[in-house]
Amino acid sequence: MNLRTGRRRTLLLSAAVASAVVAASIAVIGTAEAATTLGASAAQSGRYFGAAIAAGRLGDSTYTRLLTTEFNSVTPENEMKWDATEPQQGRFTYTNGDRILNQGLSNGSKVRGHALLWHAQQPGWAQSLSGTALRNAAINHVTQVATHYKGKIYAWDVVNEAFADGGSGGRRDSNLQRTGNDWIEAAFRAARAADPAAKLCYNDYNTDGINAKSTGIYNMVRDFKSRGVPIDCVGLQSHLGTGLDSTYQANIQRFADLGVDVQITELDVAQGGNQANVYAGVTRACLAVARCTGITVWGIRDTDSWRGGENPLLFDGSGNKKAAYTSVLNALNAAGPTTPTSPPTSPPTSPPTSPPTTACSATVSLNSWNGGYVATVRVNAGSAAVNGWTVTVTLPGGSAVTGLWSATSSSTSGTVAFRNVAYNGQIPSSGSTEFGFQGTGSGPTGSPTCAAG
Ligand code: G2I
Repeated sequence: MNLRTGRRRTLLLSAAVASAVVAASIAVIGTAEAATTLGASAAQSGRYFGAAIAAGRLGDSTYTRLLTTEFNSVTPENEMKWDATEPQQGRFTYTNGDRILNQGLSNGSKVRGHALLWHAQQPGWAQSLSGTALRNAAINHVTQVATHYKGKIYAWDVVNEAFADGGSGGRRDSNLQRTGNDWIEAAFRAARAADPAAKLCYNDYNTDGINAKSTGIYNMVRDFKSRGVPIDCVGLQSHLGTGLDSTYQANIQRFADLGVDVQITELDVAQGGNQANVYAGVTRACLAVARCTGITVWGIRDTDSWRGGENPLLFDGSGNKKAAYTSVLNALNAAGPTTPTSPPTSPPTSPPTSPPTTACSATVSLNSWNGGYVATVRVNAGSAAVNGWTVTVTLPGGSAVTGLWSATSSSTSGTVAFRNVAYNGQIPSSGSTEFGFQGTGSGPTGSPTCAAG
């Protein structure tokens, strides 16, 4: 080979390698983008991954870089609240709310509106009103703000945090509540009239599993659905500590079964040994429920969080990705492009080794308070897959079932047979599923029985 030929070959080879590299990097960008940011990974299954943001931080370049690359939904942390949008009665200011809106829309993101009515962060003038004057002012506020943002908001938190903590399952006392128990539905109807395209959500905290508070909300949503009050979604804030409630997913599922979407609206998790696992658990639970449509974290970097010193977010103060970030991204990508369905059951083999009557078992865990209880029932398959199940529970005298999720029931008192619903009838071998019910009086004391088939 003479020098000239050799050089030409080298040049040709380099050109070929270079074009191959270009082609490869195009291919990598094409697929890697869908797998390497939170928003794009969530979008693979039709969901969003959002962040609460503050107008005052939009001048921070690290903040806006993370915001625009990682997230495809935004929620104003404070800028659309009552004190921000109507500081004086009838005088509306949208400057900062609009900054958040435009930041989101210009980035192709969804915008969640937060929050039209809440007992906190009310302007002083509203705090001093009561009765009809407050009711009228509140409904006017909903109408005006929802009209200003009409057609631009994906979902509104119409009412925020109206239920009490603790075991009552009832409403929180507030000036709004004292205008009459129907203030929530009045707000939802006003919001629907003002912006028919926005999904209308009820949003609350300490609803991170099946408990008395989330059951109170569940009963309200069920009532709204049965009476045609316009409600489309429930926001589970999910300000979490170091662990995840074992009924977190079942709680999402029972709301979805009422025919509303569920959104994880304000997720943050105390930094501890489990932070990454808790984040992954929340992500997997949402992905496992088709109507859980997206997740929002309540801030971007630890230093942006309202939970000062707890480091509860996905990026550290310098904007570096934390282990929790990676666990969320991996969980989003593990779900793949479609919503997961029940695991396939193996075709029947002959002869079956265990008789059908022993193919399942059930255990009950009770959360009781004076005068009521929530029972969570775990249904376990044996060594064979179960295709349909009936769990029978005996209630003590005076006890009646008042609410039920993820099952149907034969009666509301005495000996009650609970039957699977469509999505949870099939349990893979050694697998399990859950349903639950709420009742008055005291809960079941004996062991439930389970029959498969
Ligand atoms: O408290 C955490 C969240 C619970 N769910 C409803 C959310 O709306 C709530 O968000 C927080 C904001 O993250 C804080 O930023 O709501 C707080 C108010 O209840 C916000 O704090 C307020 C401070 O109290 C004010 O002093 C401050 O002027 O933020 C304001 C704006 O920075």
